[in-house]
Amino acid sequence: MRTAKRGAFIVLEGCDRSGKSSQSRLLYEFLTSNGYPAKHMHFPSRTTEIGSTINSYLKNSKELNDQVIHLLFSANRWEFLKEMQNLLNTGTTLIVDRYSYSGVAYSVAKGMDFDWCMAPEKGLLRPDAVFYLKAPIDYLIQRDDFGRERYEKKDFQSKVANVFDRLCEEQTEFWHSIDASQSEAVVFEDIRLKAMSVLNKAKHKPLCLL
Ligand code: DGP
Ligand code: NA
Ligand code: NA
Repeated sequence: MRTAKRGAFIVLEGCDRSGKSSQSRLLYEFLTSNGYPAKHMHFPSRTTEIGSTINSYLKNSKELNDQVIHLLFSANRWEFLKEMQNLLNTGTTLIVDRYSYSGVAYSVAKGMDFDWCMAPEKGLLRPDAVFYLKAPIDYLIQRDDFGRERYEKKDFQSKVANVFDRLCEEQTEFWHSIDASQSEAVVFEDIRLKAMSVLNKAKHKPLCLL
C-alpha cells in the first residue's frame, strides 16, 4: 500500500437530521475549492442493486428481517471498498456521510448483539477520523422532513444516539464529538479546523482496516 501523500478518510456520523449531509457537502466544497482532491460519498449508496433494495426497505415498501437488512447495508459498503482504497492511495480525500458505525448503531438499537453487528465490517477501511454530529433528540425531531423513513422515530433515535455515544467514548483516538445544535456556520468551522489537522496527519500514516 502506498502511504506517501495519501488522502484522508473522514466519516460523519450521527442521528437522522443531525446535519451530516450539509456539513459533508460544505467540507467537500471547501476542500476542492482549496485545491485538495476530494470525493463526497454517502452510505447507504442507493444507486446499486443492493442499494435499491435498501431504499425499498427504508421507504417501508419492503420488509426484510433484521439480520438480512443488516448484512445488505454492510454489503453496500463492501461494494465500494476497492474504489475507496484506490482513491485514498492516489491522494483523494474521502468525505463519507455515514459508515460502519451507522451499521452497528441502527442494528444494536433494535436489540441486536454488538459483536455480531460489527463482524461483517471487519476488513473494511478504518477512517482516519469520525466526526460525530451530536444534538438532543428533541432538537432533531423538529427539523424538516423528520419522520418520513423507517427509522425516524424519537424513541428509536435515542437508542441510536446511545450507541454512537458509547462508540465515541471508547474510540477517543479518532472520534470527535461536534455540537450539532449550533448554527451551520459554527458547526462547519469546528469541522473544517479538525479536518485540516486530520488531512495533515493522514499523509504520514498507513491505511488501516476495521
Ligand atoms: P440516510 O440516507 O443517511 O438518511 O440514511 C438512511 C437511513 O438508514 C437512516 O435512518 C440511517 C439508516 N442507516 C444508514 N446506514 C445504516 C446501516 O448500515 N444499517 C442500518 N440498519 N441502518 C442504516
Ligand atoms: Na434519513
Ligand atoms: Na443524511
